[in-house]
Amino acid sequence: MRKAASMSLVLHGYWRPSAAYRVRIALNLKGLEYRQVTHDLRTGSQRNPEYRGLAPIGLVPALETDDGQVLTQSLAIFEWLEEQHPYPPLLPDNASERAAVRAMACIVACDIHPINNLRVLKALREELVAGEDMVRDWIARWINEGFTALETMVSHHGGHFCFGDTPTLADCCLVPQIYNARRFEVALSAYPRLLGIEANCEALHAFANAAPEVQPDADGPAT
Ligand SMILES: N[C@@H](CCC(=O)N[C@@H](CS)C(=O)NCC(=O)O)C(=O)O
Repeated sequence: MRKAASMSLVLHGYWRPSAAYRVRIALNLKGLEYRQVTHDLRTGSQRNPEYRGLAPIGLVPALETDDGQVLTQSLAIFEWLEEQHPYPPLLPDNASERAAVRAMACIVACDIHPINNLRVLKALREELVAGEDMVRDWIARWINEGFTALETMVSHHGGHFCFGDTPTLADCCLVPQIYNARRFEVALSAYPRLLGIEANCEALHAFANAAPEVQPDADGPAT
């Protein structure tokens, strides 16, 4: 595994959010060193003008690159990493297989996560006056829809990991989403294949070292 020479990559994130957790896993799998800058989502610091100067959407993560660019959107960051740091690859070498991995990653990053994001839950609570039981049901509903599909997809494509026997971008998305599901107390027993893949991932340092609780800014219960 190639090791980066410097700490010139800067990851803007926060210990718990799953989109930042995804990118930490990918950076670790690539063997790249990076410095983390924390933005406390509990205080809304991701929406302050200074951070929006880097990431106009006001969401974490953002990645400052060694050539002075600022990248946003975890899936776009994955693609940049894959192009700039191809080894080890986190996508298979055949186009149809790459499409399968991207589809699994998108189930998490496009179909589950955005509708369960902090700002959406805040709108449900504050604008639609949803109670906590309704919010929990909402979260579980979209996780269950996505995980049901993923459980089938990994039965077609998976092995030790979501696709075959080496980690891919799909695993970088899956593990943080399972973390979110546990955090919101969503029952996971219907997804034995996903749980097996999670266990295989967590046996790797790249995943273990990206876990929220071992980040330097981890400080207990959060949003
Ligand atoms: N599509 C974005 C999602 C980014 C995102 O939603 N980040 C969350 C944390 S996981 C966030 O910053 N939430 C703050 C908020 O909702 O105000 C990506 O994949 O990077």
